[in-house]
Amino acid sequence: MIDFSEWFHNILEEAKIIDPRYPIKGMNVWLPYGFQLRKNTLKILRDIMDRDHEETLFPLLIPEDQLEKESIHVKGFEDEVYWITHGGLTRLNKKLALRPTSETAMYPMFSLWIRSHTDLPLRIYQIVNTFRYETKHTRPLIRVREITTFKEAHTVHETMEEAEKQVQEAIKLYKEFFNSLAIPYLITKRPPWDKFPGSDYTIAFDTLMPDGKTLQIATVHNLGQTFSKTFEIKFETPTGEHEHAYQTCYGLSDRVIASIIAVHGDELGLRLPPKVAPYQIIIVPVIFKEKIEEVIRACREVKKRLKDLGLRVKLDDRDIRAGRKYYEWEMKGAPLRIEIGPRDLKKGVVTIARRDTKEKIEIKLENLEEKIEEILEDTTKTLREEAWKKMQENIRTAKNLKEAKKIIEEKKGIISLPWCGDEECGKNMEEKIKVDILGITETKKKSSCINCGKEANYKAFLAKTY
Ligand code: PR8
Repeated sequence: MIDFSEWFHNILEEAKIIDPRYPIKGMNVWLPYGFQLRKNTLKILRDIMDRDHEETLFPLLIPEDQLEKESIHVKGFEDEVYWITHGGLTRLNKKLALRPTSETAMYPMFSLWIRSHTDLPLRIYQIVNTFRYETKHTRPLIRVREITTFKEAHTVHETMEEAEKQVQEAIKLYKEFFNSLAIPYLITKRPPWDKFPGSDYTIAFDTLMPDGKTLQIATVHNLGQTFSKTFEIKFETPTGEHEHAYQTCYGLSDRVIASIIAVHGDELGLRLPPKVAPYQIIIVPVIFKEKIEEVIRACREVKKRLKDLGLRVKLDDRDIRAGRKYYEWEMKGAPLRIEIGPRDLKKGVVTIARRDTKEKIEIKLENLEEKIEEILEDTTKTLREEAWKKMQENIRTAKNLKEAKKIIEEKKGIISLPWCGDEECGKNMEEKIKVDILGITETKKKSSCINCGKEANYKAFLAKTY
């Protein structure tokens, strides 16, 4: 078995996703191939968000008093904030924070914008860099100090019911997003001690990494009225009263790219879902000494036909061995390779090599467009089914704590257990099995808590986490 951590670091460099040699810990350079992957991923996200959110852009810096106004929130972030203390040689009389997230940048503005119930609901988002001085071991894309791709959405509503509805809506949007990336997820409610600082509750999406540890890939927070009370976000109701608004926020990050890479990758390298692959199809001319021009001409023609379908196609006509090209594009995760040689031309066919299943398929040139679209569609489906299967196979139940501990030690993955929901009991259980409680889902099945024996109203999910 390959060591995942080593595989992940190697592939990021070999496939030219990022360059980790930038001389600040937790900050990396996006290379063109990685940037393109990121851009295609963000395109899907923007298309989803733009349906009923408006994109905005807030300043990076937050004045100290504003950041510190919401006490629970600032407590959660105080160890992680980068501060700007000087402008040139002059010491600033008010320190400025690099945003770790933008609640305290946005909400004072919301209080200026929102006057009446007719200003609600407000739904905005931005995709920006945020900064967190992470003290846990940093890893490219997974735990960074400059989160380069922080998508944060913030919404404001008239009632708690509407905020609840927005939480459900956000979950739906994120499901759609992860489905199109073929990334499986487990959705749970975080235990109270692990919720977003200042929120009423947090719903999280986790996925399973190849080494059996889970990665939190998105979170949705119901903020209730905590921030609206702190920042005076009030609106006039239809009957003329003034009430504090209800808020939600939800976000995801570079971790989404990390999971595309980690969840689908194999021993040959990346396997990118067609929707996000920088090149969806690589055309490789297979040339022996004969018929060079005829083959190249046919390759160009195929390229044009596929580009006309709106696909991202590259003709790799470098003067190197075809085998080297195969190896390189397999490592870089291009979903399909089309090989065209004199023999194919004679038969009026092309050979397609699928990256996901490693199959080779011969198709008639006249059916090119129809077949390629079918195969690309099937590639996403195959990646999705494979990934979901792998995750589901690694969610196990245990009859008692001893068994749970054994499973975690031997197989890692996710364990589900009946749990009472009590904080002290939960922390005690985490300590005993040496895992984190990811979260809970409600259960109607009568059973007793695996740790304390009291009535268990929840199914808890536990795992080693990133
Ligand atoms: C919020 N406020 O901030 P959240 N490196 C990479 N990804 C990270 C890191 C990191 N150091 N820290 C967090 N994430 C809310 C919601 C506005 C938007 C990712 O929530 O603190 C995680 O996937 O939970 C996390 O779920 C997401 O950012 C949102 O961060």
